[in-house]
Amino acid sequence: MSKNDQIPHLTEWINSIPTSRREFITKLGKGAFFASFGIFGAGCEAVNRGLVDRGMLPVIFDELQTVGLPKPDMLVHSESPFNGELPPHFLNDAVTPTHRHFVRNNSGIPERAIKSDLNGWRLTVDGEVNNELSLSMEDLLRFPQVTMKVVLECAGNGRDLFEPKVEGTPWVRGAVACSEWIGVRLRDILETAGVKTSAVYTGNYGDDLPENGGESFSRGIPIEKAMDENTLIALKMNGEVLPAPHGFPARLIVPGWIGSSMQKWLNRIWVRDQVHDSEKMSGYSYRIPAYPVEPGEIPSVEDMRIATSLRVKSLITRPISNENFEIGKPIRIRGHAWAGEDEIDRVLVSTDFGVQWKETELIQPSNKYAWYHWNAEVAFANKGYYEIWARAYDDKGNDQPFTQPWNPKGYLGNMVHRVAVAIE
Ligand SMILES: Nc1nc2c(c(=O)[nH]1)N[C@H]1C(S)=C(S)[C@@H](COP(=O)(O)O)O[C@H]1N2
Ligand SMILES: [Mo]
Repeated sequence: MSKNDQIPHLTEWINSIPTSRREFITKLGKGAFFASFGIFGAGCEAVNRGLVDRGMLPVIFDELQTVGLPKPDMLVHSESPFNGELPPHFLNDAVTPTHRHFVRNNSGIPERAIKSDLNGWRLTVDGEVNNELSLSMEDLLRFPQVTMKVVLECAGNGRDLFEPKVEGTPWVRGAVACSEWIGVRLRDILETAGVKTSAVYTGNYGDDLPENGGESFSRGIPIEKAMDENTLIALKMNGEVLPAPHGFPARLIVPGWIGSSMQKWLNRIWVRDQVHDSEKMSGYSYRIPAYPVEPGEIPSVEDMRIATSLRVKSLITRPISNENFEIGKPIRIRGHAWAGEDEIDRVLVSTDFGVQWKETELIQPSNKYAWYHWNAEVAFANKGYYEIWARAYDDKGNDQPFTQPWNPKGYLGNMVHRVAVAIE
């Protein structure tokens, strides 16, 4: 189990890659594949270009490198569109450095973002407003700039742990991060536009290319959440202009809610008089059953509800899974916890497969919607295989399950995290 958290599921991962790429990987073997990442990492552009020219590397690699992908140590689920995460022990920092933040793309990274090109970019606000807006970056920078650390977690984080397996990017535990965002309040923008009383929801759009003949990625949020003082149009991530993979030049930050509500490459906010009904708001997309279903059971579409807030969850970032320790030696356990719009009440750890639980030291987040930190010290009196389990509780009485309640698309996975330790 805990091994799942560290080892790429190579078969599934290779299967998720388009055929041409797959052949390339199989031909060269996975060693060569990872080595090729090394070449990019080292920045040997000449070598890399040479390989591309001779048809030995696909062109997509070239483009990814331009925007700093894949990031070092990334578990890459797919390159086109690009999806990758970092294993938990790389997420130990209080504020996740940008080079450790997962990347989740439904389609290609827009040209404008790749070129950092602001020319002609506008953020349009239309629909149920008194004054339509067409804002430039300069316009946005005239509004008060707010700084906030926010947990960003993909609704599909933990999908790989669902039984029976579900389709979709097989995120393990690393599609979560907590970065510092700087931007303007969406509320300030909406108040400038003058929201009509008929407004119900936003429909958010970006520069995304359409997915295989379908619509471009678009989701929305209720007008109450849009008017919340913590909902931002972020222009900076960890002190820098938004990097291309994370939404240059602007993205939404919707604290406490699933990552898909945080539209990247934002260019339009359509204020609507009904719940946004784009493809990604409908059917089984980002929706969960209204009641618990039997694993494998697909409820009818009418019984599906839009996923909003994240669930209570914790992550163990130390020790590293499968680390060796001496008998009796104190082991420092560390990690984070978050609960969407709710507060974390406590985090407990177990070293005996869930029989006994021990309180950890809980450290408050630096602002609401950042993650909490926790730590504890344990020691093992005998040699053998053990596991460290962590379980977070929120202030509403919710906690983390030991087995994952199932839903058709593998959303909101929050089962207890387990890390293996070997005592010698
Ligand atoms: N325009 C656009 N915004 C998007 C997406 C996308 O594919 N296109 N993916 C969403 C999803 S599903 C997630 S989890 C987050 C991921 O943000 P990150 O790549 O910065 O980690 O962005 C969201 N915003
Ligand atoms: Mo996501």
